[in-house]
Amino acid sequence: MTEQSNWEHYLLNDDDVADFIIKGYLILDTGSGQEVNRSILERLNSLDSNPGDKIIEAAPQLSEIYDHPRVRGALSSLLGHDYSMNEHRHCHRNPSGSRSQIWHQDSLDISSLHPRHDKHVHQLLMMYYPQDVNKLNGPTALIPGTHLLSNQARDRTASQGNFKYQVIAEVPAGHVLILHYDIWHAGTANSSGNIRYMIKFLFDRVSESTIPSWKHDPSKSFGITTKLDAQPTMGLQRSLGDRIRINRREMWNNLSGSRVAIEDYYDRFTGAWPTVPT
Ligand SMILES: O=C(O)CCC(=O)C(=O)O
Repeated sequence: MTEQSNWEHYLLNDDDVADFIIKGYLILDTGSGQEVNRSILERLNSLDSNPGDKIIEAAPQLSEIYDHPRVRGALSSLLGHDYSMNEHRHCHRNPSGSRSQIWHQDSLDISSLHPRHDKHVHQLLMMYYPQDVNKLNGPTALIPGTHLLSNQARDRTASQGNFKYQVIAEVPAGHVLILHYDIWHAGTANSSGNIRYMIKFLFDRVSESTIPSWKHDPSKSFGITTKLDAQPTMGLQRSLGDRIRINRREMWNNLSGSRVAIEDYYDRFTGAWPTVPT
């Protein structure tokens, strides 16, 4: 079997999916060769203007990224094996001297057309970086977990500067970020002297799950429920912790196509006394 047709080998496992639910993002090394990244970069540098949604026609080698079996494995795990690519995509050219963006969500909050989904994964953004990204050249910043409260406190979040638990995605060339569409994020300032490119793709769920679309082990259900409940809410809106936990479980159930997250009451406070965080 060629690597290209071997995407099922790269399906996520239960812990990967639980981690995605908790954080709202996944960083993936596509394993695309450096010659592919270099050649895409050269092509982007040669473009006179922004091709908008037509970026694939302008740089056809991008198919080696979005069709890569590792990417297909991750997207199939989170959106179902019949997911499709949305016609919207964008090449973000972040020139040196740029300033940071404000925190934002890309998903439009239009309930009839495009409601937000704090209990499911309907759409995924994928950000591909054809060059190394470091602190200086404008990495993308993320606030983990914010997709689970996607309709909360919008004005307040947008007007913030740094968050204690924000993640600055410094990644080598050829990596992608796979993001829940509702996660809060921002491009940051580029002071490197070089352009930083990021190509954004959007993928859609086509059908509801009837069974888990990843490498699922049913014997792990209790452990996964405990993990979804126990992971701290990373500093954001701690008073909404119960709501976050419920949304995590609901997301797991919706992705699984059944009510597998244990929903019976169990005493999660029994055991070791709480400790003071360091
Ligand atoms: O350039 C980036 O790193 C992020 C861009 C972005 O989030 C946007 O424009 O929506």
